[in-house]
Amino acid sequence: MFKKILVANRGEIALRIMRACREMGIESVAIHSAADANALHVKYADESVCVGKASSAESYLRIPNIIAAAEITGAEAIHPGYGFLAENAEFAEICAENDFTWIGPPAEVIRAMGDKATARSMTTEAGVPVVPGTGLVDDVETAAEWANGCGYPVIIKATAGGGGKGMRVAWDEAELRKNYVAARTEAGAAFGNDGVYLEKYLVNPRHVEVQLLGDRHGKVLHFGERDCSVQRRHQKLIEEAPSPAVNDDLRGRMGEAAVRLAAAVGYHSAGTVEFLLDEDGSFYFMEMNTRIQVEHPVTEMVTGVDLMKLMIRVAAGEPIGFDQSDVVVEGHAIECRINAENPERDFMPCPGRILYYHAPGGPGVRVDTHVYSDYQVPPHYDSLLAKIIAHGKDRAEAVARMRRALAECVFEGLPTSTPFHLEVLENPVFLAGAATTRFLEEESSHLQEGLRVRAISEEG
Ligand code: MV4
Repeated sequence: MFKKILVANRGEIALRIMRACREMGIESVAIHSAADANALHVKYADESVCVGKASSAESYLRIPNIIAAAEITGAEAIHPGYGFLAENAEFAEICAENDFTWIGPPAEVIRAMGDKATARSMTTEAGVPVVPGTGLVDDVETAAEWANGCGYPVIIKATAGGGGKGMRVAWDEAELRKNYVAARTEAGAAFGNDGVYLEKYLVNPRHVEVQLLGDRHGKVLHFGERDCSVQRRHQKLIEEAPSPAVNDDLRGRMGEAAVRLAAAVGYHSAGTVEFLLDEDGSFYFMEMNTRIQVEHPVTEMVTGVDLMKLMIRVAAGEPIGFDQSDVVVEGHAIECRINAENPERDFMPCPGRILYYHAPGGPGVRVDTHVYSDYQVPPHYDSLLAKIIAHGKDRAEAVARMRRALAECVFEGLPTSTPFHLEVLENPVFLAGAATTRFLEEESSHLQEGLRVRAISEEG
């Protein structure tokens, strides 16, 4: 096992990784920017190195500085967390070239899955269902021909995109011709790669993703699914496990499909296969995320497995010491992402000082956060302040515990998304377990009205 790991990240995920290290008797090295000198991950770590200025580009994304920090401190392995360099295949390669173990999947798999057209064809090859669609489409006539044959609506996706970036829907041929050109231009400007492909557009799907873990000996297991349908502009706000739309049979089939894909590409480490779950119960591959994700705790709560420790163990070459039949999903867990943003002002980011912080607690409540009283939220990074995770014997208990936990939370001095979550937790569609990816736009007026009433009653 490693003696020392460098954590190439900040915020709650850096702390999460260091907590796993601490439990395993591994020393941790924090890197930080000039703006994060007083950050909790720096205080928690055994050692820390400042790697540059406040902006991400000059610190958390500066590969030479991070490698130098690992060298100076004698770390043996590098954990990238999520975001920043987590899905940067080049960084994974540079780590290995400098004799640091990359705590993540093989660089070739990161690269392959990062190119969405390649990911689609590899998934098809593995016998996993993908939405009817094309490979790269180089001209508008080919695009129109395929779309006219398949029928509308269709979606145009940038191969270098992902997570919703560079996507355009077309409802007829005229719109397709217009959006095809726009999508290519946009993708070229945004990613330096104007490759696009087409898919049949599913109008009202759920976002259901399967958690995977593979070791370096060819074993891959799945840990059930998470439902992440409550999203805004492709930012997840609430995630839960299991999905209210997935029964044991479907879980087995989706899990098996995800494992088949992972095995076909030689995957190891933690990873996630995202599926679109259609209203008729069919599921289709959407993307593979080659990292540990923000929402991994809900899976940990319902399976009782520590994914972060396992991710570190398999990176060190340890085999997974149990089988698929040992993975059992019990109860229900929900995660609410608390962001420093104003849900009444179109979720505008609002960094500033947290004058006073009080954490919720009690049965079935977990809080993953890096904030503390008098912490200044820097404006340079994402606005995630905390993840509140509620676990219960069933969905109703998890919901009740989440409401209680959210009501216990205090983030004095900043607007946060907490009141928005309380609204969702009273919404009949959400409570029925019927939220799809269109939930937020469809329920927006109800949710906004609820927020206004809530604000008024808090003033009075
Ligand atoms: C789709 C789709 C419908 N049909 N693909 C959004 C993120 C990116 N990973 C792919 N996305 C979608 N792809 C087909 N063929 C709908 C979405 C989508 C979506 C997916 C998951 C969660 C929220 C979403 C919001 C809008 C669109």
